[in-house]
Amino acid sequence: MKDNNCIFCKIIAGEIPAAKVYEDDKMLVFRDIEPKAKVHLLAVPKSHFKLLSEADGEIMSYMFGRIPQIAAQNGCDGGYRLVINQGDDAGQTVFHLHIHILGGEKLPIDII
Ligand code: DGP
Repeated sequence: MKDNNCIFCKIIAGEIPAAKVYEDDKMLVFRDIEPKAKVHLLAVPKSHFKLLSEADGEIMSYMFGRIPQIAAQNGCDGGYRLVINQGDDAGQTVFHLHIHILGGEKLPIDII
């Protein structure tokens, strides 16, 4: 379901542009607008979940199942880090669940 006030829902709907690297019927992966590493992608479910704690295991399993291939195809062949910020204490700023995919270089421990 779409949340009309959500920036990632607008990206999914094509209402605002993003550099998309992968899309299927359940998920979209696009480049982070403020990259914290040489490769910084965001994987989002097409359904709107504000938080990880609202998402079901099926969609998480689906996304994690596809991320290794997407990362490898986008310059993360040397390795990568996955980050989910859940809620205010973690610094979540966009309240549409997203998985950060960071790589393309040796990552410092405190990158995000
Ligand atoms: P978080 O702090 O985990 O909620 O990360 C949100 C990320 O979303 C942050 O790294 C910047 C990125 N971001 C915010 N707005 C946009 C946008 O309009 N387009 C793209 N591509 N990324 C965005």
